[in-house]
Amino acid sequence: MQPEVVEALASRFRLHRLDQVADKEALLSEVGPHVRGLAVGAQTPVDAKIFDRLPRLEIVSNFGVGYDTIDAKEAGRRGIIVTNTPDVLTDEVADLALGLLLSTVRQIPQADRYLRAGKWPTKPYPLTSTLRERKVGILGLGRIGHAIARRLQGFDVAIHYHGRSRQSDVAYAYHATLLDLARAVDVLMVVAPGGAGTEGMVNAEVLAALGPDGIVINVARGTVIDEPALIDALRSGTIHSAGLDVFAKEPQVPQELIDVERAVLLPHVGSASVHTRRAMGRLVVDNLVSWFDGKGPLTPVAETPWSRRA
Ligand code: 8YV
Repeated sequence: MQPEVVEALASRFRLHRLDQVADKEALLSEVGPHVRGLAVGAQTPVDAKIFDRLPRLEIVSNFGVGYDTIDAKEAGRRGIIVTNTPDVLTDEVADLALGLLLSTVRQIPQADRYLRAGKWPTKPYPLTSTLRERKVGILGLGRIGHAIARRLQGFDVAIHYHGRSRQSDVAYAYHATLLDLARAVDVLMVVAPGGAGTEGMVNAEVLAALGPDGIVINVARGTVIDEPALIDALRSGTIHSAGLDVFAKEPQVPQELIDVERAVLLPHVGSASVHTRRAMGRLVVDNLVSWFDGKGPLTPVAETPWSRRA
């Protein structure tokens, strides 16, 4: 978390930094019984084991919209509120998803590398694939999925989607299964939340259904894609390419993916602008302040709904 988040927390609360100490066990034993609020980075696991150490915990404020590393159901059972940072990052992540799509289809980073390597005077850059006449499938038509779809409309491509249910207020083509979606499109934009329910759902069969022109873009969680199956599909030409902002075991990226020159790989930067990270940080703090002011959480997650208690 940015220094300004830490400063804001320290000015309002008595702050203990588990991320700064070598002996986390010792700090947990010392202050755990008194801790009432937790501010966590999106990649920090928070589960029953941690809750056991924090018996007075009331709220977990997560820096990020995705909270697959937090056992929110368990939090709900214990009456602990979990909050995340929706909305403030929607447009930023959707912009990045479109950038990643264009970069992958038109090989923008590769062409940049080509110029820098001094190869242009020798021979023009090879022709690339195109976004023209493509059908784009969105896996997960939530806030970010909708923002991606709105942007895609400007690119004149057909838009399809798969999610748990058909959305009555959109005209995009719905597919009841991911496999049906993959059969119907040649670009798959992965925006589904991470966690057990979506783990490995973009599997070998789905990738094969996308076909040899197929392109996979992932700005959600690496776990949604069966990464070894993706590597196989890229190497064998089962699909054309992939643009990935997220990976199964970040910050480790398999060498087999790095070796695929056609793939575009980013170090999980979807929300990583100064503007948006600042807004996310503010929301992490504001959720805690609002809660401890007795005004309730601002953005509780679905598993821990909150209504003002009498
Ligand atoms: C996080 C993200 O900000 O919001 C999410 O779910 O993945 C990112 O925007 C990032 O993981 C922070 O650590």
